[in-house]
Amino acid sequence: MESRKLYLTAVILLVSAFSVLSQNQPPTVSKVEPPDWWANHTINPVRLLVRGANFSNARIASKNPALKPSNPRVNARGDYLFFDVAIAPNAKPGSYEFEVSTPAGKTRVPFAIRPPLDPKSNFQGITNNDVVYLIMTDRFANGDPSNDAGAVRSNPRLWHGGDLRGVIDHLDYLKELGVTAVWLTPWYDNTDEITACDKPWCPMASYHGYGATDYYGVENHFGSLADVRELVEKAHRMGIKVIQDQVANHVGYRHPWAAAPPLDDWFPPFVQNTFNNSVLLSPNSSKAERDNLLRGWFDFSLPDLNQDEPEVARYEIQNALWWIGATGIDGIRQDTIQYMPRKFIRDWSDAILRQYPRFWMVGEVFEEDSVHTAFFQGGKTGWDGIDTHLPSVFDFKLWRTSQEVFTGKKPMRALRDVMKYDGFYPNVDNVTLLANNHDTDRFMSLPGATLEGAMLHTAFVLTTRGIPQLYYGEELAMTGGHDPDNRKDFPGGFPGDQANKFTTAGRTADEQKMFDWTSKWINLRCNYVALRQGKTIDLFYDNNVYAFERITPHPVFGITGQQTSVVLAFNNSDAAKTISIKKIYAFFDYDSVKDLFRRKLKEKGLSDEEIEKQIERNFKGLEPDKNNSYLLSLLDNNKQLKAEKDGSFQLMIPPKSVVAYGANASNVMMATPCRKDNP
Ligand SMILES: [Ca+2]
Ligand SMILES: [Ca+2]
Ligand SMILES: [Ca+2]
Repeated sequence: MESRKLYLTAVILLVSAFSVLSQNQPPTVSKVEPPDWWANHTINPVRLLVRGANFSNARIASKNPALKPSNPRVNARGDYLFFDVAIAPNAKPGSYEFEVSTPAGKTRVPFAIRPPLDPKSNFQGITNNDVVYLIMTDRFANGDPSNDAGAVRSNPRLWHGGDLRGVIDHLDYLKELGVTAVWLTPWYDNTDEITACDKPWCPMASYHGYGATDYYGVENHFGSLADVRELVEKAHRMGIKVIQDQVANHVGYRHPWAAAPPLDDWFPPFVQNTFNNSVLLSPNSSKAERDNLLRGWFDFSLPDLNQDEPEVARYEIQNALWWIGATGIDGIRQDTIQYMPRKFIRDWSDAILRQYPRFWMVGEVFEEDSVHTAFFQGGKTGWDGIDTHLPSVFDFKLWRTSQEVFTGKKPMRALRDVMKYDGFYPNVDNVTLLANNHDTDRFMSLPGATLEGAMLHTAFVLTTRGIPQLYYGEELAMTGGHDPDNRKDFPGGFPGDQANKFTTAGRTADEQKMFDWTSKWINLRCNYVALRQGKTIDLFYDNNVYAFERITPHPVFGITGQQTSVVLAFNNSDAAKTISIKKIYAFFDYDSVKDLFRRKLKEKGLSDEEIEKQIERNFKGLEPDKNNSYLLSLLDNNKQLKAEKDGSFQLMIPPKSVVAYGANASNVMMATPCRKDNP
C-alpha cells in the first residue's frame, strides 16, 4: 500500500514538471463539468470545472451576454480551471461557448443551456405509497449485446452484459409484479479495466458501478444518457419511478483525478478507513476517530473525496442536481453517507430540495442499530447541531431482525422489540425497509431459510411502516450467498438462457408461488391506504405471533375524520395459533358517516329520495352488527370474525402464515388504490 502511495506522488511530481515546461503552449480543453445547465435554476451562478492544459494566467470571456463568467481559479499545474457562470433568466436553451485565453493562445469552452423537463411528470419523489425494486443493472437483462465488450458470464466478478435497454425491455414485468419505483445500481461510467491481483476476488471488473471514472458519463456497458432518459420517460408513462444510485464519497482509482487531482486537498492523503462507524453518533469521540471515518479511504482503490474542500462539495452538489434535471429521475440512493461530513449531507439535501421540493433521497447507513441509523435521517438536530434534512435512511436493523425471525433464529416478538425504537426516527413513515440488497445474502441462502419463511419476510416488509424495498430475483425465491453470488443473472434476461423466469411458463411451482405471493401483498398494500400510511399499533406479541394494526385517518366518501385500518397477524410457528385481540382501534361510526354523506349529496342538489337511494346503494351489506365491530378477511372475502361480547376477537392463524383483516365490513370504502392517489 505504502509503496503504491509513493508511486502516486511521483506521478504527480512528474506531471507538475511537465506543466512548467509547457507553459508557453496554448490552452486546451478536454472536459467541461457540468456540460450544461438551466436558466432560472436555484443554483446560479453554476461553477464550472474545466479539465485541460496550460490554463495558468487564463482569462475567460463569454461570447454571449446571457452568460457571465467570474471568479476564475487555476490549479498549480495549470490543468484545471474553475469559474462561475451567471445565467440570465432569459438565456435561451442552446449551445454557448466561452473563450479561454493566455499569453500563449486561446481556446473555447463549450457549454449549453438545457430546456427544463416538466416538473409535473418528473422529480416526483418516493413516499410510503411506493414499493421500490432494486436492480443490479449488469445482472438483470441484456437488451443490447453490442455493448458487451469484456463480458464473461461464467465469471461472477466480471461484466455480464446487462444494461439500460434490458431494464427498459422489462418494465412490463415490473408493472406486472406491481412495484412503483426502480432503483438501479450506479450508471456512472466506471473503468473497463479488469483488475489483476493475487487476491481471491481478482480478476474483477467495475460491473457494480461504485467506482466512478466520470461523474457526468454513463457506463458504456449500460448505454447512453439518451437511454437513461428513455428509461425514465417510459417508466413514468407506466407509473414507475426511477431512483439513481449516487456515490459522492469516493471515485474509482482510474478516475483522472486520482493521478492528477484538481486541487491538492481534493482527496485526503491515503489512510485506510477502519470503519469505526459510531464515532459520528457518539458526542464523546475524538477528532482523530472522526477524521478516520470521514477522511479514511474505503479502500486503496477508491480515493476518498474531501467534502470539507468547498470546491469538492460544490462540484458534487451540482452533479447531483445535474442528473436530476437532465434525466427526470424521482429519487437518489446515496452510498455510504456516514463516511461524509453531516454538514455536507445537509447542504446536499438542502440544495436538491430547494430546486425539487418533492424529491426524495435515501442514505445508506449500514448499521444494524435503529438509534444509529435514525441519527442520519433529517428532521431533527443532532448533538453536533446538524439536521441532515435527508428524507430517508435504510432500516438495516429491522431488515436483519425480520430475516432472523423468519429463519427461526429469533422469536416473533423481536420485531416489536426493534420497532419500539421507532420514535427515534424523525419520520419513521419515510424510512426505507429493505427486504434485501446487493451487499447481503439472499434470503433463501440464509441458514434456516424455507420458502414459507421467505414468504413471511416479504409479507412483513410489505405490510409494516415505511417504504418497502425489494431486491431483484427474491420474488422468485432466488438463492445467492455472499457477494458476488447474491448478484446472479436474472434467468431469462440474457441471450441463450435456458429458462425465462420473466414469464409464468419459465418458472417452477415454488417460483410461481413466491411471485404470486409477492404480487398479492404489493397489491394489497396498494389497495389499502392504512397499509401504506397507517400508524402501527401493537395488538399482540409473543414468541410465535406478532399482531398489529395499521391505522390511518382517511377520507371516506371524501369525508375526513374517519379512520381506516388493517389488522395483520403473523404466526411463525409450526402449529396453528389462536390469539385474543382485546381492541381494534378503527371502526366506523356509521350513523355519522351516513349523516355526512347525506349532507354532501344535499350540497350537490340531490333530492331527498335520490339521497336515500344512494345511501342504500353505498352502505348495503356494510352495516355492522349491534357490537358495531367485526373483522373481514382481506385475503379471503368470505371470512368474517365477529367480536365477542366484551369486544375482543379470537383470531386463528394457521401455522407459518399471516392473516390480514380490514376492521369492520368497510373494506369497500377502505380500498383506495395507491396508483390513483399517488401524489
Ligand atoms: Ca449489453
Ligand atoms: Ca466504462
Ligand atoms: Ca469520506
